[in-house]
Amino acid sequence: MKVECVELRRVSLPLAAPFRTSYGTQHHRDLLLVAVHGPESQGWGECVAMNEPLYTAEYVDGAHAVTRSHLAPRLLSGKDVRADDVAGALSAVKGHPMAKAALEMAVLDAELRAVGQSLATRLGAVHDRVPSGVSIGLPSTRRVDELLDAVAGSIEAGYLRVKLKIEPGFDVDAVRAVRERFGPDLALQVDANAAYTLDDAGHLARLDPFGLLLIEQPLAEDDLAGHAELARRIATPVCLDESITSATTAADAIRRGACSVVNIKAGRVGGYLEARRVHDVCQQLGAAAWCGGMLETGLGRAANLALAALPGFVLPGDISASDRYWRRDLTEPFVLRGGYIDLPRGPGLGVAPDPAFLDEVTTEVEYLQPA
Ligand code: NPQ
Ligand code: MG
Repeated sequence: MKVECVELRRVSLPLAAPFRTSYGTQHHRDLLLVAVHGPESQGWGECVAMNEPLYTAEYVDGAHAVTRSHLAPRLLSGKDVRADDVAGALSAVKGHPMAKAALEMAVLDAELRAVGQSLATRLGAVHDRVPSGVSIGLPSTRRVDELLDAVAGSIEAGYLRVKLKIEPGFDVDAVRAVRERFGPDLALQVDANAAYTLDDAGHLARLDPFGLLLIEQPLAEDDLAGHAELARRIATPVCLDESITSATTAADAIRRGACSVVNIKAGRVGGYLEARRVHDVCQQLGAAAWCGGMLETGLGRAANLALAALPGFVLPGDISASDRYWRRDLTEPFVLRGGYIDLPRGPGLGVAPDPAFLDEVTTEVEYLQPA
């Protein structure tokens, strides 16, 4: 497509309930959306960067600035752009995978709408629905009874898998309490968001008796050697999130024994096309994959569903129903049906924002055109 205009839109969307991790507490999601406008169609992309550079180095103001000054101009050169070419067109700019992913997502959506194909079909999906899991933030009080209430609510809502955020001081006792209350059959895993060091290996081994599906990102992002050593010392399978920045790093991490499971997030690896290559590497090397989440609106959620319907996604992901996060989603809400979420069927993402509601929650909008 010829990109005639790139629209950058900042949106502040209220969360249904505060979301707390070792990175702090979110009450609103301050988002960057990008739209690409071409002669035949337009497409939407969602940037998953958080407010602050605490998960990885990216943050939403930085993503906005690099998109405005360095990324969007490379797509507005007047030449025809295909989704397959976006990563290459942006590759001279180092880093900023979440900003790049949003632009590629928008071009994919526009291109697929023009030809009437769904993103799921384009990526190679083999399912028409995806099993749904939930990520439960740290309880504000760090009290286990508050956690147990949240887990009970998630099970009642029908989620098929529960992930608990853990940190030093809130880990083994919390997991034990959840197992004692909900039993051994609950599909349960934990996410440490890099809060431990290899010195904690003995402590983390105390999670072994609880039959967790996995422990996600226990150590620092750049510490593959540490994760490989930890994986030898604990029985719980090690899953990497923050460490996996491309199909190449995924292959390296799996081959080195740093993980046997991979959390795939398109934003973290620079786009849905690279995310599919991470999936392919996992399949080839025998690692289990699942689809992570970054508090996406219905736009990112739709794209994640398409990705998670690929055959190598063998564990339920962090793709929850819209009402887990939003009082009102930007799109038609995604709902749970027997623990699963149906893929949208239409072309491209298969969903679009409600224009009036989008304007209501927009805080800033700018339109970039060829120089
Ligand atoms: C993870 N996500 O898997 C992330 C981390 C995370 C669903 O657990 C605002 C935006 C707040 C993105 C908090 C889940 C966030 C965020 C945590 C992502 O590690
Ligand atoms: Mg994680």
